[in-house]
Amino acid sequence: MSRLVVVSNRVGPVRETAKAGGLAVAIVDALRTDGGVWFGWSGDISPEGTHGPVKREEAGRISLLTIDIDQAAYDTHYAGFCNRTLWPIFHYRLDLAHFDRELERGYWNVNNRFATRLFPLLEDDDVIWVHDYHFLALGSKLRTMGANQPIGFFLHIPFPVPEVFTALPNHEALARAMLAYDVVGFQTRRDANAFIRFFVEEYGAQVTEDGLLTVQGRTIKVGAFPIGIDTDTFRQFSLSPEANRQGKRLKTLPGDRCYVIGVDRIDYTKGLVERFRAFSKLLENYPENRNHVSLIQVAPTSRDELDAYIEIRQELEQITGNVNGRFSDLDWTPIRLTTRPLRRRSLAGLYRACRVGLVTPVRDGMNLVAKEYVAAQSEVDPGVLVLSRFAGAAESLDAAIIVNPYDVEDTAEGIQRAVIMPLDERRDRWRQLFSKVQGEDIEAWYSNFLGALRATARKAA
Ligand code: GDG
Repeated sequence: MSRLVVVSNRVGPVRETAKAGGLAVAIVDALRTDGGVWFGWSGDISPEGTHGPVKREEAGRISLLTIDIDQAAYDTHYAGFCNRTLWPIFHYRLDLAHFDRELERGYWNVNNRFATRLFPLLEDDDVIWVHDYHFLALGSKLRTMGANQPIGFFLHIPFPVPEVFTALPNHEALARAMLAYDVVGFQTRRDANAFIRFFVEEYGAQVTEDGLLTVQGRTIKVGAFPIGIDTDTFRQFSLSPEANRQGKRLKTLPGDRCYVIGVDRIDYTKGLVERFRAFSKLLENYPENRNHVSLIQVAPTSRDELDAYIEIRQELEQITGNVNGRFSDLDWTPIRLTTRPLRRRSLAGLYRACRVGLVTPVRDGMNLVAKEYVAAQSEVDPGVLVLSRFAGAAESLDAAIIVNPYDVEDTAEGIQRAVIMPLDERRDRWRQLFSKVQGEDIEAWYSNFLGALRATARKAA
């Protein structure tokens, strides 16, 4: 079997997966089976930057190879074009996007530098899998240097419809660079279609039913490869002593309590402000929930340096203060907001102890929290998932209560339906959801993607 080389912006952690987020867990899983190389940024900023040495670390059969970047590369690539330009545009927030030629140059430069450092490390029969919006153009630089191994790309965030994508200055160059990959994978059918539609409308591309896109002398495979979780392991986490302890912390509070849980990085795509307003509306419109239903929001901060994120945090604290000031009682607090991150076992225990999982992003590639919540439920007395129609997860998890996160009344009504839902209906919906979460798990994701990528190698041979 050919060696797998994974490229992503952040590399690891491999050992402390108890703390890792979805992407790292997924990559470790894909690499652990047959071993391979994981190449990317070390997380360090140094004056030598990408010209410094390649750092090596072995973790079982996985070799972690990383390089530093310098401050200017960090500012223009990661904190610049990636998070201030591509992230908002790909999440349909043109109003927040920042356009600056210098950031764009930094982006191309970092993509070229990473490709240049990776190229000499490659072997002839490697299979290369590049991840996410940080490296849209990395494959094309590898090709110009002479790499002819199969190279696949997976986008973890949404791909916007052409009407939005074309607002990005010089979008043509980025889109054309993506044609260097043999397989381009998206989270949902909707994203894959948006990408295909761009090439059909702007370049007259031809496309077959099984997703072969022919344009500008290249034929590539475009498809949906919905990411999932390691369902069995996460379910086991939810039954662990640590999970139990976490669940009991809720149960020791007085009265007949019902908990609604949200877990998200603080980010404007996650619809947190809208969610808090919806919860306030729930207490206003359905007063029977006062002294009864509480929202627990776990919201570890991220990308603190960006103004947009600081503002959200302040706004959330303000709404929490208002709602708690208006409704709370001596022994009941409507909203609890914690920005302290939890270990995965504790998180699983919290999910299991909460009657409602509230996942209401205004736009999200997939959203693994929705799948984790389902995986952690008891089959005898399962909770209810309330899910935004704009999460990629809604494409398959249609047995959830689907809401429009922009419509505060609709979301409040969705939570109310979940709170009062009879046991039979809860079980019925949960069974449907769980079977989807199990079917589209992490292993299905990487084996389908790598299967498609390896198939292109066989065709070329
Ligand atoms: C991107 C796309 C796509 C959160 N708080 C804690 C914690 N988490 C974990 C969750 C989950 C992960 O972080 C978040 O994953 P999401 O999928 O919700 O979102 P993004 O970080 O935005 O990820 C997204 C994903 O890539 C994968 O392709 O689904 O659409 O935006 O696993 O549990 N984990 C721990 N403590 C916390 O406090 N341990």
